[in-house]
Amino acid sequence: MSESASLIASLDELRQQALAACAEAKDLRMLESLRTSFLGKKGRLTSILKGVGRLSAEERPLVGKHVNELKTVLAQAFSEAESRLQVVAEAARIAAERLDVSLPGRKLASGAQHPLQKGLNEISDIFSRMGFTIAEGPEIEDEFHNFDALNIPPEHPARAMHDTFFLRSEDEQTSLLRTHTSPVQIRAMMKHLECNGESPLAVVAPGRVYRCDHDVTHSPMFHQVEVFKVGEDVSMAHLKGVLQYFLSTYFNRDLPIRLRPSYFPFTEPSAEVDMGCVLCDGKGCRVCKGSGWLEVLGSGMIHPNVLKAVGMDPARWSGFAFGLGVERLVMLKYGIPDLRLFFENDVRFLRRIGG
Ligand code: 2U9
Repeated sequence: MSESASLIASLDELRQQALAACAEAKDLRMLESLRTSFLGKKGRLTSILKGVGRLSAEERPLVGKHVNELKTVLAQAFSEAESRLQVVAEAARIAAERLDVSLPGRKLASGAQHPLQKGLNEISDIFSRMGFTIAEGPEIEDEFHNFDALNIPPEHPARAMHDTFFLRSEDEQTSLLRTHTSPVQIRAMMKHLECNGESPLAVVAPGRVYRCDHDVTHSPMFHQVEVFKVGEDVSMAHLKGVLQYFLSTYFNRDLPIRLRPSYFPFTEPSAEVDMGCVLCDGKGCRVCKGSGWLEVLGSGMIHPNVLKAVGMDPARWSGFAFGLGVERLVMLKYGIPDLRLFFENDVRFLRRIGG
């Protein structure tokens, strides 16, 4: 067989094999590797064409014509195969990304407020609606704001009663964890005086407080709301009216209240406040120990020394104040039997009360 006939035979064989491979290619990647192996720089066509150099001048045009034809045919075959496989690839992509929009959505687990935060907010909101300003302050306090300004001087037995957590500090100043939210009230009064001069003000201070005692009915960290109003003619009648309204609103029913004489260093006179038992409606039960009354907060008229400490003239200004434990009120409202439930964070408990 002549050199040219053998080359043409090889070209025909290549053509058949390339067309068959193109027709069978399953995807674009496979087609690309076929293109490289048949038509690439180091591909089979290139190696066949190396034989052209050995041809005589007469044989070359015939072989050249064959080569050109082959290139055109294969270019078209690869182009058609590419279009076909692009359609296949697009269909595969659409199938993979298919979404069933009729499927039910995945439920997102949503959080809720902690029962104590809910209680703090509900209680603060009631006072806020009555015109009291909500104030917050630092949990790490100094002795002046936590004790001295509240008429609790050093050596006063009330300091020991408060079971204070003292903090080691770099400087001379004694730092402590506030034992009540009253220091917030002191700060609010002083700021108000600085900005507005002596004038009426009403403040509610919700927040965490800390005391060293710890047993089944006491946590070393608990929550208080303290409230005060100062004005030129504020009396115990205002105190009683505000307490009556607050407790009836929080417990969502008409509640009787009563004041019993008591003692706090920061109020004079002072009174413990009882409300009709919300569990037995005053008939007497285990919770109210048969009395029909529940002790819920402490109150009184702000001591003249406290007004003096912040720079207000007690001859002109008077005010009422009271403080309550949030845990106790929330427990009574929702019938929660054990203080520890608040701090265990069992989601079954949190879901029942929270939200
Ligand atoms: C200022 C002046 C006076 C706030 C008051 C009480 C009485 C009281 C307790 C209730 C339960 C604390 O959480 S508890 O243990 N509180 O009995 N608190 S009068 O008196 C103030 C506050 C601020 C400037």
